[in-house]
Amino acid sequence: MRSGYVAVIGRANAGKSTLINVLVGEKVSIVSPKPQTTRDRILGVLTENDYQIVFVDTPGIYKARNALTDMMMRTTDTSAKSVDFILFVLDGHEGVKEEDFELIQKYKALGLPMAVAYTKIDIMPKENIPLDMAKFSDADLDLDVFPVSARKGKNIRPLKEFLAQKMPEGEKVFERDIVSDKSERFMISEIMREKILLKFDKEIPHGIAIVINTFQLQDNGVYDINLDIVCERANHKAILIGKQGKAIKEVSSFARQDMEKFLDAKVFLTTYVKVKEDWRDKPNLLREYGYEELKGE
Ligand SMILES: Nc1nc2c(ncn2[C@@H]2O[C@H](COP(=O)(O)OP(=O)(O)OP(=O)(O)O)[C@@H](O)[C@H]2O)c(=O)[nH]1
Ligand SMILES: [Mg+2]
Repeated sequence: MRSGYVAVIGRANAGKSTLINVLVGEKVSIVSPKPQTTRDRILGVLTENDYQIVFVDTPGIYKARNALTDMMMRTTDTSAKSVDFILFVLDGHEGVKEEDFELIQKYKALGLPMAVAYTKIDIMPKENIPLDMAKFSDADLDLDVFPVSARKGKNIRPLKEFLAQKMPEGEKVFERDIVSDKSERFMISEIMREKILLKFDKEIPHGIAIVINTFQLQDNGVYDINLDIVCERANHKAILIGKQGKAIKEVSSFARQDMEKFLDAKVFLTTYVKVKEDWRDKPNLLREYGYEELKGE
């Protein structure tokens, strides 16, 4: 048996969470077209007969602007240190730039074995792939690079098998049927946040925290879920609610459908929008909303 941890690192929006979901075969981490979707370290577990890989999803590398994003960047750096392997994810469709090599060098300097997933090849001109691969050879980084498409499931199997071979000998850490280290409650709050990321623009989704007040399976088989959508400003609250509550109704209904799929049960969802000015810069509120410093090894 082989078993180990693979940290998945890269710029915000590169496609890390999408790739982990397809490698694990289940949605363990939310995805959106906006940078800084992932805020926490999330483990996604892939178990086969002869190996187990624990993928460590991390917040994408992005300029920190407040206490929350600052903490997210520390989470990424701490996560990269306590693993057996680093998978660096690059958005192929964005093209490989000099800065990417600098970033790769930074993580390579940790001294851990590493490879690159060059993703989103389904939405880029095919002729660009060999050009970027040549840049890798020229950079002389001595890294295996896997062109993949997480969305179309392209070249996922070779990447999986390669990573499995890189895991150390050892027994599995998680039971076979476990796919994530996060609770159902956490995933429910993330599903709500994902739908807000998809529906609202600019700073609004980035300034959202979700607080679950009630999460209860009732005798009739229906989950009763009551949550607060915390935003940073009164004008954000007005936009989130919309005219006659239209916006909040829509986004809640969208979230409820996904929660029902995730829980495989009916959900009765009630949502409230609250304002906490600048909560992303207030350590006590960050803690209250579940954003805590990740302890290093
Ligand atoms: N076409 C295409 N789109 C992709 C692929 N992988 C990811 N995406 C899209 O890229 C966007 C970002 O994907 P995420 O998986 O959230 O990216 P991330 O690296 O986890 O982002 P952060 O959590 O913000 O760091 C989403 O809109 C995805 O649907 C892919 O293989 N092909
Ligand atoms: Mg992510």
